[in-house]
Amino acid sequence: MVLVLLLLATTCRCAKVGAAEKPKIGITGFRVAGDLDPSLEDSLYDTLLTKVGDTGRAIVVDREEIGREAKDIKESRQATSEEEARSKAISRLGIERMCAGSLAKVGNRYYASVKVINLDLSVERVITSSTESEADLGTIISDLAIKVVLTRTELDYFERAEEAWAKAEAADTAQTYREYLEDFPESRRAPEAAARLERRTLPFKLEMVLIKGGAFTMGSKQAEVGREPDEGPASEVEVGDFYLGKYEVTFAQYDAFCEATGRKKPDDEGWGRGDRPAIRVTWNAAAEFCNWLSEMTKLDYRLPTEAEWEYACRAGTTTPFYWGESVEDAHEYANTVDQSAKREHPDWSAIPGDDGYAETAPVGTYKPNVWGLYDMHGNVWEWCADWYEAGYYVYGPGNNPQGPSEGTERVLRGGSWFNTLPYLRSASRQGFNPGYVSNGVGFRVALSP
Ligand SMILES: [Ca+2]
Ligand SMILES: [Ca+2]
Repeated sequence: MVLVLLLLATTCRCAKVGAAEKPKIGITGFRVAGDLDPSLEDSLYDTLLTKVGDTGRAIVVDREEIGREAKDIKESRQATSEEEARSKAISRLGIERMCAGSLAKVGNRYYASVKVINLDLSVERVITSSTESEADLGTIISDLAIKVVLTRTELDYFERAEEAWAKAEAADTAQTYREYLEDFPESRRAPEAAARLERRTLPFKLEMVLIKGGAFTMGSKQAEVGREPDEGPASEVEVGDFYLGKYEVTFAQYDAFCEATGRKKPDDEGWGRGDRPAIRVTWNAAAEFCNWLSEMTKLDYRLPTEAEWEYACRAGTTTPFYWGESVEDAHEYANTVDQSAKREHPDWSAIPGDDGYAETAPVGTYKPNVWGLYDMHGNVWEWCADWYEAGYYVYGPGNNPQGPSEGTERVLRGGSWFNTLPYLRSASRQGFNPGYVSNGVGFRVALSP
């Protein structure tokens, strides 16, 4: 019998070592002030007990246990006053901190607070939260319970994390959730941040180049070879900062959009999908692709304006092409009608060089402009946001022009694999019906900063 008791005692001591790592917190009550329903005292007290216990970070000692211990002490005459008995009980029970809640109503708002008291009766912290809805009191007390059990350092981390979470949630973008996870990987919101980051992340890589705004001359000089009347008068135009796709939108990207939205995928003419530019995309579909990106990411994706497109294509140049005006060099910079195309279409007028592709080429095959943009000349025509108007430059487009306010055709820029060089020039413009479908027409996206 003695042996059994001894064994039990040993077992208990072992169990206590593990448990001792968690602080013991005594919870003494929950007071409600003023004319609030007094029965709230017991229910809020029970809630606080449960919520502190639920954190799994403390051992909760309730007021009954403290009362029983104090009564024992008093009855065995180890204390002369209630106060002394209680103080000894707290010490004997191994309690490290005491806490008590209170609730008041001011106007329409409930103010709940929990005071945490050290054994020397100094106030360790007072945590307060408020709500207008009585139904939210449970949630509020749950939050207060967490703050009761945290150490000072943990509480500081918790509060900074909560503040950062409020900001991340308000912005609701992949970027803000990514930053939140970097700063607060251990926080209670981290799993939710990770889930939201995934939801806001596109199912493909979309490389965007920051284009710093500035002024440029939009349109072409009178003497430029291949110039059309709609390219003049050349006008001083300013654009702000924006991002532009490094490449034309590829089939891989466009197909993902089609799959996500239940849209029919455009025909690739048997040339291949993947990193080839999406073709046979109408202006309307291109605009819907941008809206889909915006919904997914909560960022402002859109088609570039005609002015932004030409500014980005020129990249500071005033020559017909961003590589200058050499016809001999064209095949290194652009997919146009070259000797490859001529072999398939012997009657086409082609440049002397061979760019390697009779039809579309994978995006990024040719040399970029100095701002790092690929295929602005050739490969596929690119839809711009604006309505097309041949005489638009006569008005003097000015600052960040958005194009005519109405029209029947949308702007296409940059020429394609089936066009001769003059159509590929930085200033060359075309207008087509927004429902136009062609195996030489695609697009790239812009993003407002
Ligand atoms: Ca070609
Ligand atoms: Ca292009």
